[in-house]
Amino acid sequence: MYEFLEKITGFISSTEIYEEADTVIIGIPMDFTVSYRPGTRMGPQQIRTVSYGIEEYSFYCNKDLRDYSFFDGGDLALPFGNVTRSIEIIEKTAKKVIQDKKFAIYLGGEHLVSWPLIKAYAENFSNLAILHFDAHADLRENYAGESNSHATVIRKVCEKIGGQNVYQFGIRSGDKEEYDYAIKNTNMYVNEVLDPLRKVIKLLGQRPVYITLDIDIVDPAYAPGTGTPEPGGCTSQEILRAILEMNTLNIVGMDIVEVSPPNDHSDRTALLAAKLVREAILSYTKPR
Ligand SMILES: [Mn+2]
Repeated sequence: MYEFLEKITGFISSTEIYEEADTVIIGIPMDFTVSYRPGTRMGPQQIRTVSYGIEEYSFYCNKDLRDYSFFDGGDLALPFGNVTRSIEIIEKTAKKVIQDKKFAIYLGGEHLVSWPLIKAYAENFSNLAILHFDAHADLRENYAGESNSHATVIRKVCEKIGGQNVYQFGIRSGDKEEYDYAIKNTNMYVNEVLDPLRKVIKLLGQRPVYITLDIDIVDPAYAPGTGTPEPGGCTSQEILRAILEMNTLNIVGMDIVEVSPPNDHSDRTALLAAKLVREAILSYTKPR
């Protein structure tokens, strides 16, 4: 069924039984194409580990994880260094999740993991919209000659589903070609998150939505543990609010990527990601 590595520990309050869960957490420990600092392969496990430092109960939405049934499968067993094969395994996994009608939160890993995920969702949900939260546009055609890179992921998505279906928030870095491409093809909101998001939420109605959230959208003061930090980002409070306010959307899947424990301080980036996971489960799924 799934090819998982053994997990050291599951996310706080997760169940061991796949069949009884409507929601799954899947770690994707891939960091083979990063351009600056590696380490995101350790992200998913660290997010699980620090999740025991936050409460199951949420003050934001007055809900408790213990009333929800979600399965944490651990990390996918990927052939380290083999990008093509890893992409195939990730896509196959997403297809299985969709076929089993489960809501998934995928934990990266580098941002390239979102490409096979979004490909699978786009092929199964018509009229899919992508909400992309990131410091970087990720719209390069290639990076160092490679089209499979964490800097090309959203370009590949645009070519697959059309840039008009892609909404980019918090973007503040990239090259001029990416900027020009975004102006022409996508819906890009430079360095802004909540204000444009509120408008887009109204616009989307009940269209199926996939969220891809690169933790580096948040300022390095709050989230230093990432491979390509970019000063001038939003606060942790703002990104939490964004997750909460998307609860009216028809979200079919999501990922949180680019958490890099070797670059983190006091686990604050992993802790923020753990809180985002908790709020996403409480906001987008139903209690048992
Ligand atoms: Mn980024």
